[in-house]
Amino acid sequence: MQKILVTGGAGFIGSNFVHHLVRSTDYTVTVVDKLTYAASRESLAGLPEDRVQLVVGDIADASLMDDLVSKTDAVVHYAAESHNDNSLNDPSPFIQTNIIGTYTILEAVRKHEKRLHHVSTDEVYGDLELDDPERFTENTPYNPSSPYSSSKAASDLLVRAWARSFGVQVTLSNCSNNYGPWQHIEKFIPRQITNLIDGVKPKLYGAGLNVRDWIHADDHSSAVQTILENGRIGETYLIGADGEKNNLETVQLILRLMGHDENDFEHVTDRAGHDMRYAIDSTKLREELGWKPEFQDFEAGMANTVQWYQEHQDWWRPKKAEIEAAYAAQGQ
Ligand code: NAD
Ligand code: TDX
Repeated sequence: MQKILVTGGAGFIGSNFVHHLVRSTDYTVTVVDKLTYAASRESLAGLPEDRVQLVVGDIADASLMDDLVSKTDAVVHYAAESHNDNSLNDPSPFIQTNIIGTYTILEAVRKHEKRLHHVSTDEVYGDLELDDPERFTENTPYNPSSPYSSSKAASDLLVRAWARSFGVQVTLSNCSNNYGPWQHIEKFIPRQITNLIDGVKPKLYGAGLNVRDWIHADDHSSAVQTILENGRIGETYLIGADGEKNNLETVQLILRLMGHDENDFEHVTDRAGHDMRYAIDSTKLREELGWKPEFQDFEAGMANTVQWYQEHQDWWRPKKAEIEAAYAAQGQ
């Protein structure tokens, strides 16, 4: 394996993976990305031109994907519409990219007999009760709640069907909530950090008791590389770093780190159908493939992330007013 095609490689997690591959392997990487509102070319700046190439295009473009897949050894598929709140306002691009786009990639890897790693989310399993002693495992039944998570669940099921029916060489991973540099400011953590930089109070949906299982994006990347190189074909691996926190605790940590009173936030309208809790049991990945996360200290990882947004205002500031106006229109 020398040539890797990374779909969605100009997004938050895909670009982290491209940097990770360049640092830790001698592979060459082609990124295919439609450069939607969520992408940023800057996230790929400074990478060696002889090892990383960006092709601007749509994963649902069958002839483009046929061509790119024919020239690669393996595909790592990150491209998606990724934000739950957007999927509640307009599900259509989620159906198109997450389902039709994945189907288009599957047909190309089937034809050219190429290895595929499909990147997905723990949200396909629905949510857990706060006091449920169980966490999600690879055997948890699918039960997605939102247009986003159901479109990702549909994409996972297509991948599994293409593996079983056509023998396509696939692995899948379902990861918990990522944080770190380059995350779009529509998402929870960067929204609150950039609000505070702007002198605006953090906005907590509902009571803020919903739990997310946080993992640093660097750890997601090392896990995907491990599965790509050593995972058993046909298998699914859950990726998580034992990072359960409720949203109230997370907002209060950000407030403290940024020198504010930890009660200086406001409650806003809750998300429709808001999943209560996600929690990942990543025993299979750890025991079978020997992976472990580097970022064990959430407070230290968050302090780095806060500093990154303070130092990269040129990157996020042009997007901020429009994002906040859209939230305000929803009472959020
Ligand atoms: P993101 O929204 O930051 O980036 C998505 C990227 O995909 C963007 O660069 C966008 O331009 C590109 N893209 C969208 N539609 C495309 C299309 N039709 N053709 C080509 N490119 C297209 O998303 P992210 O947070 O980096 O998530 C990446 C992947 O990881 C997604 O598949 C998501 O479901 C999965 N995931 C995310 C998280 C998380 O916490 N963010 C957790 C688990 C899994
Ligand atoms: O302003 C906010 N206030 C708030 O309380 C925002 C934007 C969110 N929230 C809450 C909703 C969630 O409980 O914070 C939590 C995290 O919200 P998001 O950042 O929107 O993430 P989530 O919906 O949990 O989904 C994320 O993790 C799984 C990613 O966006 C998905 O792509 C991934 O699959």
